[in-house]
Amino acid sequence: MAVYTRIPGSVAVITLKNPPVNALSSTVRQAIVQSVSRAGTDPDVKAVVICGENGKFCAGADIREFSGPFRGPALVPLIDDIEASEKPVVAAIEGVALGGGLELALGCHYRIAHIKARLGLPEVTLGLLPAAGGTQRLPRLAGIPAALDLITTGRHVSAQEALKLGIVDQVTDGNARDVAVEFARKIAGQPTGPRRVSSLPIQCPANLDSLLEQTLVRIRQRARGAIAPVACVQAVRAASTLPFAQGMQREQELMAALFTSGQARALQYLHFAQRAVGKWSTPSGARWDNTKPRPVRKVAVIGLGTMGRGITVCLVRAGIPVIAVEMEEKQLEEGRRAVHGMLDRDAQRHGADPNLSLASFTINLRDLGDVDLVIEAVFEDMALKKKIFRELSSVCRPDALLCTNTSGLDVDEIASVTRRPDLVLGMHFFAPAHMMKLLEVVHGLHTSPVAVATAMDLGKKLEKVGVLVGNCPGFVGNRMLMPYTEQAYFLLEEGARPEEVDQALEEFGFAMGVFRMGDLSGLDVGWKIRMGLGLTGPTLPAGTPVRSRGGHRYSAVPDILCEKGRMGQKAGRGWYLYEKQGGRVARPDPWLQSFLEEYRSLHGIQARHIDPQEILERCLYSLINEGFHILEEGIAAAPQDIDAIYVFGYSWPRHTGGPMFYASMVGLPRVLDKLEHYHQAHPDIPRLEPSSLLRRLVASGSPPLQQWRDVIKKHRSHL
Ligand code: 3H9
Repeated sequence: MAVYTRIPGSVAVITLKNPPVNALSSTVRQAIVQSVSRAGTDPDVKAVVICGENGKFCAGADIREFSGPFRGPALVPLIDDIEASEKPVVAAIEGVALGGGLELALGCHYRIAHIKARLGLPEVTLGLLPAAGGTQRLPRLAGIPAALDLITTGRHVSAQEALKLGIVDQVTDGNARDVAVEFARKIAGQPTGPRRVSSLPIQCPANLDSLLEQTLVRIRQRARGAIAPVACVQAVRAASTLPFAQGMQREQELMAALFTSGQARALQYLHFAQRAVGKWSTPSGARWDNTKPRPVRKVAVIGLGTMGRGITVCLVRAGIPVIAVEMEEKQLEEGRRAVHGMLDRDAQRHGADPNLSLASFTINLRDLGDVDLVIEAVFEDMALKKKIFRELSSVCRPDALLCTNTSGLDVDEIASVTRRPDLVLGMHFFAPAHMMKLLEVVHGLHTSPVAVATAMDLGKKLEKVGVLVGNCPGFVGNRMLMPYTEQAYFLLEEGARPEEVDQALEEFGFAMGVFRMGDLSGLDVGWKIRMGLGLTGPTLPAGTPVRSRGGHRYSAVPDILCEKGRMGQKAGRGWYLYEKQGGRVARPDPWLQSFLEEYRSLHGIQARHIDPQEILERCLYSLINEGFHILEEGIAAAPQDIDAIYVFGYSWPRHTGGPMFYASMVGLPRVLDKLEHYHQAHPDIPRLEPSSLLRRLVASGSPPLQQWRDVIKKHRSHL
C-alpha cells in the first residue's frame, strides 16, 4: 500500500509500503492513485513528497504479479498524472530506485537521492524494457548515450553518478525524506511545467545512427540472440526521432512483444532461482538455511597461483583479513606482487585506495593458528592436497573450517586425513575468481550444517552466487561439462569442423564455442585431468574401428593434439591456428583437417555432413541428461541450482534460463526422443542414454520444473 501523511504546513508525504523492496504491486499502485488525487484536491497541500518505507524507495513493478492476470491501475497513466500535477512532486530516493521505481521518480518534478542510493532500469535483465516511460524520459534527462548504456545493460548507478548524469537534482547524506520535505516547502507553489521531463527537448547526437549500431554490435557480443536489449535500442531510437506521445506508443508495442516471450519467462525464472539457491535446501525440500553461520574474521588462502590470487582479492574486497601461503619465497613474492597489482587496478576503477594491509603473506603454515577458515587452492593433485590438509589439521584451531578449492577431486578423501571431517568442505571458485559470480559449496559425507552455513554466508559476503552441491567427480558444473565436450570431439571424428561446432553453439548464445573456449583455457588442462584419471594412453592399432575404453567410445583427438604441442592460444595452435603464440584471432587450420581425415581412415570412420541442429542437440542434450542424473542422485537439490551454476559459472546464455529450464521449454518429451534417437544411432557413445529421471518425468506428464521434486522423491541424497 501507500500511506498518505499531511506534514504540518503545506506538504503531503506519500510513503510506499510493500516489504521487502516496496515493489509496485496492484495494491500499491491503487494507493498511489488515491493519495495523489487526495493531495491534488486538498487546498492546503502545496507540494508532495513520494518516498519508500524502510530506507528503500522502490524496486519497480512487482515481478511476482507478471505471471497472473493484470489487476489495478496501470503505471503509465499514474506516472503521467503525477507529472501533470500543478503541485510540485519531489521523489525522496533512499536505498534503491529501480525499474518502475525510477520511472515513477522520473515522473516527479524533482529527485533527491541519498548518497548510498542506487538507481537503474534493470528491466532488460528480466527480458523486458522500461515500459512506464523509462525509455522516453531517461534520454531526455540524461542524454541518449547514457540512456542507451543504462537501459541496454540494466546497470545500477550510484547517487553521485546519477547526479552527474542529471538523473537526480540533489544528493544528500542526511535523511532523504526530511531533506525532500524541506525542499518541497521551499518550492511549494512554483510552476511545474518547466520541470516535466516529457516536455524537455531531446539532444540528438550527430552520430546517432553509428551510436545505435555500435550498441547493437556490443549487444550481439555480450548476449547474442537476446531480444530485450535490441528492443531497448529500438525504444531509445524512437525517443530520439518521435514526439513523446508517439515514443510512448512505440515503447508499449515493443513491451507487448517482450512481455509474453519465452526469454522474459526464462530471465524472470532466473531472478527467483538466483535467490532460491541462497536458501539452500536438501533435495527433499527441507530448508537448512536457518542454521547460524560462524563469524569469519580471518581467512587463510593456500597457494598463490591464478585461483589463490583471485580468491585473496575477493576476500580483501569484502574487507576480510587474509593470510596467503606459498611454499617458497620466490613464488610468495610473485604472488604478493600479483595480488597487489590486482588490488591497485581494482581500487583505481572504483576511485578508492587499495586496502593492501588486509592481505599478509607467509611461507609458514604454522602462521595459520588464528584463522577461522582456510581455502586451499593448490593444483589438482590429491597427494599434495592430503599432505596440506594433514598439516592444517594440526596447525589450525580445532574449530577452524578447512575448505578445498578443488574443481572435482573427492572432498571426503581429503577430509579423511583430518581430525575434523565435519568442518571440511569444498569451496569451488571459478576462474577468474575475482570476477566470476559462481561458488560451488561442496558438501562431504560428514560436513556439518554449520560448516555449510558458514561457507554459504562467506560466499554472500564475497558477492558470489553460492550453490550447495554434493560430492562426486566434477561436482555439478564440471561433471555436466564432460559429456558436452566429449560430444564435440565425437562430432569432429564423424565429419564436423571445429568452426561448424563453435558456430552452432555461438548462435545458440554461448559467447564462445567449445573449441574456441578450449584454445583459450589451454588444452593441457583437460589432458592433465584425463592423464590423472588414466584415460590417455597409446593409440590403438590402425584398423581398430574406434577407440574404446571400458566398452565405451573414447576420442583420442584432443590427447593427440596435446602430444603434438598444440595446447591452444598460448602455443599459437590448438583446434585453430593463431597468428602468433598468445594470439587471439582463430583461423581454421588446414593441418587439422588432414589430421582428422587421417584419423578417420585409420579408425574406419566414414565422414558425413552434420547439420547445426544435430550439433546443438547432441552437445546440449547430453549435458542436460547428465543434469537429470545429478538431480536423481541428489548431487544438486533442484533444477534451479543447476541453472544458477550454468548461468553464473559457465556463461550459459541467460535468456534461455539455464540448461534445465531450457529443457523444460523445449519440452521433455522432445529431449527424451532426441536422446533415444542419438543413443540408438551411436550406442557406443557414453552418456547419450536417457536418464531414468527424464523417462519418469515424461511418463508423469512432464510436469513444470517447479514440480520435478515430487517425481525425484529421493531415497538417498548427498546433501
Ligand atoms: C519493472 O519495473 C517494469 C516496469 O518498467 C514497467 C511496468 C509497466 N518485485 O535480491 P534480494 C524480492 S520490472 C517483486 O534478495 P537485495 C526478491 O525476489 C522490475 N519482488 O535483496 C527477494 O524475495 P525473497 C524491475 C522483488 O537486497 C526480496 O525481494 N526491477 C522485486 O540483495 C529481496 O531481494 C528489478 O529488476 C520486485 N521488483 O537486492 C529489480 N525485487 O525474499 C530486481 C526484489 O522472497 N531486484 N524482489 O527471496 C533487485 O535487483 C534486488 O532484489 C534489489 C534488492 C537490488 C532490489
